Amino acid sequence: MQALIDRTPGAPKGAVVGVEMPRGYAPEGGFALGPRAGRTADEKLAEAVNLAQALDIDVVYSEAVHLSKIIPATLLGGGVVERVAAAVAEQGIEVVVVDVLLSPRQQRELELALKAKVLDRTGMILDIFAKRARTRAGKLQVEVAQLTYQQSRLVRLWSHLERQRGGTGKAGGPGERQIELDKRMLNARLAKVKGELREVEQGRGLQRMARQKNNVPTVALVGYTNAGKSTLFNRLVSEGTLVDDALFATLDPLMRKLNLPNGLDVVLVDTVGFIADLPHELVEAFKATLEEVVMADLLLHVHDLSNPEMLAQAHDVETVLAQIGAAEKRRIEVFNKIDKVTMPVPGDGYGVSAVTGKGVVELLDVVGDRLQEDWETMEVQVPAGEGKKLAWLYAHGEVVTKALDGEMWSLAVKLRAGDVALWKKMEGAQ
Ligand SMILES: Nc1nc2c(ncn2[C@@H]2O[C@H](COP(=O)(O)OP(=O)(O)OP(=O)(O)O)[C@@H](O)[C@H]2O)c(=O)[nH]1
Ligand SMILES: [Mg+2]
Repeated sequence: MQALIDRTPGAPKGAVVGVEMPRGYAPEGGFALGPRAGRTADEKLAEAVNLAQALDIDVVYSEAVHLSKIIPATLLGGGVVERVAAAVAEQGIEVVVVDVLLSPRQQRELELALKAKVLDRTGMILDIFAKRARTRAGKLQVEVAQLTYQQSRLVRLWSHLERQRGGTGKAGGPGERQIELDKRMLNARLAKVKGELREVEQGRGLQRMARQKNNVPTVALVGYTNAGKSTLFNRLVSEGTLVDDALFATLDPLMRKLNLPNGLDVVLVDTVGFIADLPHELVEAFKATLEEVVMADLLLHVHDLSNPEMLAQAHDVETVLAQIGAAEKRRIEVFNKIDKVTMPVPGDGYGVSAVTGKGVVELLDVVGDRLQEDWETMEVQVPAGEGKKLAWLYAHGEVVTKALDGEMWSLAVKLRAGDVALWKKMEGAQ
């Protein structure tokens, strides 16, 4: 099967090989978020092609293969290797993505047989994360993940060579000495990057504490990759952030302060897209971005209504939310891309189009309502001269009614329970 998909002129040509493992096969190493459940081979292939295109690879050949057994040296059988090698030679393909976890040896053997650079699924996702990382913390997290990945590959190559040598324990040849050197350099770099990351993360923690102290509620957009979170984020904030027709347009949590129609200030957070089969190396980086999710007051779970895999994706997202202890959080289900399809919006969800803006204003209203669900209405009197107090009430709550009686304001203000207590304490302290 051969497909011509969205050619980008000037980009390196690539092939994508989707791999269905033999039944009952448990992959070595494995992936953190479980198998891409509920997807057909073709759907998985389409996703892998999308990922490759996110790396600016001009995908000119794609094929999903079903393995009946595993060939240890190359994973793929001889027939498949021949076919892909022929495509590589005919079409000048430079990169072959094999959408599965390959051992270092398999990767090397395939590169020799195909005469092209071979990228496995982990390598591909790491490269995408590296390309998209924007903040310093995000870049450092990805570098840690990449170094960890390379380190594990070197260790495995090393033990493979030792096995070949028969384990005599003698000092090896120049190749082995090179590996030993590489290993040391990797370790040193890894230690350095981890140190820098710790510093940056401390700064981030402080920022988060400051936000909590100021009592600004946080609303986080979560959802599967490509659901349209960043596009919706931009719509909601109407302030430019990088938007790309690509997966993983975001690695770092992006935040903006936003004023809702009901006057409430919130911090809106865009997060990295969830993805099935997330490489182990990236789990820590991924979890760090999800700290914002764990701390959020409200989650907007963004679904791509136009994607046939929507339910399977939602399932993956739910799994991760449960893993990080955010399953019970207040939530609004947002169904995006209603401009693309005529399907009804499920249940009590909200249909929006981040592209046309349809439904977005209504969504902001709903966000405001949900955040105020458990607020209390407080009746207060404030002398007209006390501008600071009035400002505090406006900043922390929604002023529902207000009337001036001589020199005294009578107000009804909706406030968080904590803010009501704080107000009473401030008043009592005078
Ligand atoms: N037709 C249509 N396309 C949309 C809409 N919202 C987003 N898109 C497109 O969907 C693609 C992905 O959008 P993003 O906003 O980058 O998706 P994301 O959820 O942030 O993706 P990650 O950051 O990878 O998790 C882009 O090509 C958008 O233009 C929409 O409402 N309608
Ligand atoms: Mg995004």
